[in-house]
Amino acid sequence: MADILTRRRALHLFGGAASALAIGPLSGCDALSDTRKAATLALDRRPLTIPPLEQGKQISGQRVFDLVLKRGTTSFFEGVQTPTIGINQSYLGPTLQMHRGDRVRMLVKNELGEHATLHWHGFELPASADGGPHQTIAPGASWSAAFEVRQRASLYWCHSHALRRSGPQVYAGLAAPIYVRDEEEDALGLPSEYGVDDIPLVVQDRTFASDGSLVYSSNMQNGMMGMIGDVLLVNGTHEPVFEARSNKLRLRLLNGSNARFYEFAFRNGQTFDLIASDGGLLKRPFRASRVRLAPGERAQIVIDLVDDRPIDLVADSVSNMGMMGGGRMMGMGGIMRGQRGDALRADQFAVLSIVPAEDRRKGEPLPSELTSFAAPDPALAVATRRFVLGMGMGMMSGFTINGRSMNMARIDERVPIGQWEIWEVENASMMAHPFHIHNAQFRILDRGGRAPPPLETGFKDTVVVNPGETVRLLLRFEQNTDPELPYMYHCHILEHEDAGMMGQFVVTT
Ligand SMILES: [Cu+2]
Repeated sequence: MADILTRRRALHLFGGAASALAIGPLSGCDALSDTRKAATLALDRRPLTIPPLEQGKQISGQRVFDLVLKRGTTSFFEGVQTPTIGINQSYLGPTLQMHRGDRVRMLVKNELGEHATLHWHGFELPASADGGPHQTIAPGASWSAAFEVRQRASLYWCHSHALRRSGPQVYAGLAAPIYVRDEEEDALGLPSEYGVDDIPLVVQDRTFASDGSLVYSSNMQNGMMGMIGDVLLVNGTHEPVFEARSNKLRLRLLNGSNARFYEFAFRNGQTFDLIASDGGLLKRPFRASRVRLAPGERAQIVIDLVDDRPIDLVADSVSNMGMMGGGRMMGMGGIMRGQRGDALRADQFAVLSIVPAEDRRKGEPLPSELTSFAAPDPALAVATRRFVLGMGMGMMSGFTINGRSMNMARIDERVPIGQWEIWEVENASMMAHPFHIHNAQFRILDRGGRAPPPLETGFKDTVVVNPGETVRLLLRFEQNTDPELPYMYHCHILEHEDAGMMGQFVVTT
């Protein structure tokens, strides 16, 4: 196998940007100049890539997106070219923006030279438009998917969902953020200027070989734990810096990693407001200092810049061998030295340095209420289904839901349209799994019998189920019946999904 670079060696060899910015204690009249010095140092680093905003073209009452899945090379480090894949560009894709109520049409051309799909994660749509394993696009072929945007304003995303190939394809870059906006949210005056005070952050860990290529290895460890990298990329930029022209920033975090779980926080301990989960706004802002996301999950936070000092968003790697204990995966990355000698911990990544511009707009205070929705009522449910996540010892046969591995020819569940149901997801394995359901935004009734934390009080499409735990979800499918063509439910650790921890359901009349 290729020589694998550690994060520290990658920095050294590729002459990449300096490591996390160190801000020492400020004192007396040196304070301002030190602050400015620190800001100047930070600005030497690579600027955050903001994915281009793509709003499609209006054609015959539809918002039409032209998307090409293609190969290319990307320079993640100075002077090094890495073979990658992307959507309309070499790595990842543009941010696709649409509005609730839009009729959209996705025209997807596959120029990858291998079979691929493009799944619209978080969307309620016809099964034929879902972009799952049944909507394979052959090499050189095109696929068209039309649907109405039904769910709330939020950050969604699209990514490969090819059977047994979603892991390597997403790892190479086949994913992109999607913004859905709506009038309710527009009226709130939240930071909404794309790339200025409303920023998507697609967080992904990767491993690079010494020739600069991405290493995707299906060895035993990666098969079990999922593909874990030791270099963190944000929108495809390593340890980026962002110059803030507003005192109030809305960061839309997407854990787009194959397998790694993160806990995000600001290095100075600063608190922020949690305003949205996977499927849209929470009822009100929740003050928090940390936010955890498993692969597939999203969160939106609003942070205030209180002075001229740069602030650093960092991510602790969280062990998925039981998130409840809060145990951290140690030794998964190198130690990076800051410029004044202080270090991020071995299990901590620099995500983003935010450097306040000298001239900044003030930003409006957040409303005390963001939206309203009823509490999830388990009494609505007329049926309960149970899903048990299992990991046996045989790697390729051991990843199961209800004891069965994914089979394209088998429909596992038939769900009547419009019927409220409780889905009980139990984790009978030793690892936490993010459980994702297609064609739904569900509510979490309880987690291990306890009320869910703030980030889980709103609409979700992906939920972590810890070892030994049962999470109860309330959901119904409101439209889009198809007696034959199924949707998926699966673990969003992509290597687990590819190895069979996935099932199929149809929505019936
Ligand atoms: Cu899993």
